[in-house]
Amino acid sequence: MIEVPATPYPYRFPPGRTALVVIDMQRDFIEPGGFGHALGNDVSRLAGIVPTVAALLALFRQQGWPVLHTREGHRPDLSDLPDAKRARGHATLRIGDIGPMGRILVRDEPGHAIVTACAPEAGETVIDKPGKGMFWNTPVHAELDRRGITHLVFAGVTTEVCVQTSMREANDRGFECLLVSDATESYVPAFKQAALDMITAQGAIVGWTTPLSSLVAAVGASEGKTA
Ligand code: TIU
Repeated sequence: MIEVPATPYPYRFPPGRTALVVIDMQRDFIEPGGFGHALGNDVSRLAGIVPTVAALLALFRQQGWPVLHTREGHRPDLSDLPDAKRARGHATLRIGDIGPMGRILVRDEPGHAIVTACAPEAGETVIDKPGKGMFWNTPVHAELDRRGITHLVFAGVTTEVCVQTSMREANDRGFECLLVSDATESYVPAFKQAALDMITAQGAIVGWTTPLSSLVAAVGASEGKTA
């Protein structure tokens, strides 16, 4: 077990059974002209965490630990898009419409891609999800069970929407979840802080949070012990 200082108390994880889950680091949320922008958000804040997410990915890759990426998006025929989701927000550009990065939130369009600095590498799992949470209508639970994963380290965007929903879904399914606090971001700073507070309240009711530096130090210390 590796122990990481965390909020609200230290998080312990078994290296062989722990996966990194990077949520929706897609151009559609991070760059102007995508879904996040169409919903009326200032998307510039989200680009700030790209180097931190890339460093977290590098840590897991160096250790040879499993990495999963999720992408929110819909089939080109929109058969997996509920009318309620398409209508929500009265946006000028809706899901499926053609924007500057191709059709908004549609699979395989330019905007649907994960930003280059966080792009999946060979052997990493990519989960396409039609909802905010990573378990709804996806094969992820079977994949995690098949690989014997019990602990999940989360990063990505946005903190209070897809990250929090996915973490809550994972928590209900029995996974021990840690969110890397500087590898996640929201369009609304107060919502990010509120999400971190709600996740860790009541003795880690949803899970733990810690900055990347604490995770890196804990992994480094554990290597020192085994050397
Ligand atoms: N709107 C918003 O904050 N987020 C989403 O719609 N999806 C994700 O968080 N990925």
